[in-house]
Amino acid sequence: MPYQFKNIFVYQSAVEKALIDPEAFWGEIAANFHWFSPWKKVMNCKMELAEFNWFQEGKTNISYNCLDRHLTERGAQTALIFEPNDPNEKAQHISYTELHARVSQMANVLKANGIEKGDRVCIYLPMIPELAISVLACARIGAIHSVVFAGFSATALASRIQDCTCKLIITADGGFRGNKELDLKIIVDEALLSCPSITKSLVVKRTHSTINMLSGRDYYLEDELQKVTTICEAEIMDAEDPLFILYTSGSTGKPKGMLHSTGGYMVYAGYTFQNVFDYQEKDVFWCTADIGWITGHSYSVYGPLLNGATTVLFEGIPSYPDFGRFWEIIDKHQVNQFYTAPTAIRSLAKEALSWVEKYDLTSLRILGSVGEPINDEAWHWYHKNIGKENCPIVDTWWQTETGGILISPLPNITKLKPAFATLPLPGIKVALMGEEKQELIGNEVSGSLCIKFPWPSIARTIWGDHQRYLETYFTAFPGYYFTGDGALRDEDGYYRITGRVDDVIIVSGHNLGTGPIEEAINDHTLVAESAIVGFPHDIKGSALYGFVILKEEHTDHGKLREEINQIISDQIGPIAKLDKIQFTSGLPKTRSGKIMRRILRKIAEGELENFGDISTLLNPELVAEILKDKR
Ligand code: 7RM
Repeated sequence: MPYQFKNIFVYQSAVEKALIDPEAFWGEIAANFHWFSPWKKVMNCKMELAEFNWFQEGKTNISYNCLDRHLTERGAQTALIFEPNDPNEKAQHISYTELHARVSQMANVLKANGIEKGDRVCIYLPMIPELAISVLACARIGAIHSVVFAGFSATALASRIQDCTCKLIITADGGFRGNKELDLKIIVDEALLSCPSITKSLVVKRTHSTINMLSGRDYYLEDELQKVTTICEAEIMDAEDPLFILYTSGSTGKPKGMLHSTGGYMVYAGYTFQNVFDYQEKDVFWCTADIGWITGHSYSVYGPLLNGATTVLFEGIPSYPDFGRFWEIIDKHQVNQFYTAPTAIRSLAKEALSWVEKYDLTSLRILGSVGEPINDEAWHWYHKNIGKENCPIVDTWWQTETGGILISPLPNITKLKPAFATLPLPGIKVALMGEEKQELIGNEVSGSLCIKFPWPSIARTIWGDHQRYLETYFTAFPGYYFTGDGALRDEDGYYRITGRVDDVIIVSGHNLGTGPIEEAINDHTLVAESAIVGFPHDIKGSALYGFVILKEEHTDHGKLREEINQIISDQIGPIAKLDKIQFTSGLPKTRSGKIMRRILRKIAEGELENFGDISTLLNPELVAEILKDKR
């Protein structure tokens, strides 16, 4: 692949080129993909208005680039390895030729069920091949996929379907996760009660559990597949035609449907996969993220397939049937690049090393980390015990909004520093901003992390709400994209991400907005008000602490805690349950009525004093009371 930074010289000239002539730089990278017809202009962007146009008037199709383009050269090569939840169930190897046929057939099913270019299709599936196939089938015909993680509740699923008015949903009877079975179809049935836009549901048989099939709405996928051929030409798409919507939680209100477009996302996902993971022909790549998250979109499906790689899809969890599961899979499939989250690393690091030592991990060449800051201890454990001190760790910083990795070391090029995401990739311009909204110049500074120049895969908008997109990301620092994260730049110019500076809390690598959780809690008939903060947790990174005010005193606090967590679980999903709930008579508020989360955060972290200036509080006496009752 000509866009590979083979050594430090190629890398340095790329950095320079990107700086001097970004259009030429991105044009050269984009030329490595298949275009039905070329673009007229590489970029035409207005950061202040959040208007982004990349590869203007270029025509392409990402499914064509992931599949058709590889058929002559590597049709027989494995595109996808499916590793089931149960180690006793046989793994599946799906070649590029077979994947191409199955995606085309799925695309024909969508068409036969009334789906046209521009329609939204919701995908609510476990991590089985049909999930990747559905995503690619949508892309093939120009339908916009909206994948919803199969751990989300019926309410969360319904609100996502309603927000972008999906016409069809692809789901399964159920899913296997560890020793649990997810009743996906039951959840979908409940969600669809409030989703009139959905006229059809296609159901994959996975668990073969008994489910209800609503006549005229629900169809088994296997029956539908029988009715169509495996030939479906890829739709010619404009570079700026939408590719997918993926929801991410905000600090307030309903989830934001981040919209990504075809050309820019394709170029950036392909470019970053190749370089960050130093992909070499025939490598087996494994990203453990569920396709329900952006990491799964970009680095389980699109990035690897764009490069003709072999990608592993794992249905299960790291602890089932035992704590050796990840290492067993690496050994079994001779994985070369392994990409996971710090929360998984921490949870496995606390188990016996014998789980690791049982397996041959010598196939590994590169390790990756994503989703939250990786602490020193976890970094060293990963480097020593998994990488045997031989594999560079790429600590990749990015977001749902950015579409692909923006800050990361490059293997064998960047000198590593534990817990540092190190440097922006060639083509990415990072800025740290200070209190006065000025850009901080020089090293050894810390501030709000911003990006000061557009890149191809920046989200184009929030579905249906461009104003919110502008306000959330482009107004805090005019002319800059504000990430919501804080970061420092050290003496070497390396970046270390210090965490969110807004009200998003990252629990086990999942972004949770405090707003939606508080709204859920407040739905309990006895709750008057609530506030959620994060506190450090050994394994999850952060866990949730809820301060809850009751409308009237109630004696059975244990039962209330259970009920509150049940509501959260129903409305958002079990991942958002609170670790600690403290009932209190009030919340520390400013005179303008804003909850002083800073103080609650300190209390949750176990701080007993040093609350800073609390004189601006409306109710300073409350702090002592909350401290007294702390859980
Ligand atoms: C890819 C992903 C985005 C938020 C982001 C950060 C945090 C992600 C790292 C990280 C420190 C990292 N998308 N984050 N990667 N923090 N180091 N390497 O996770 O939209 O789900 O989350 O995750 O706070 O803003 S996401």
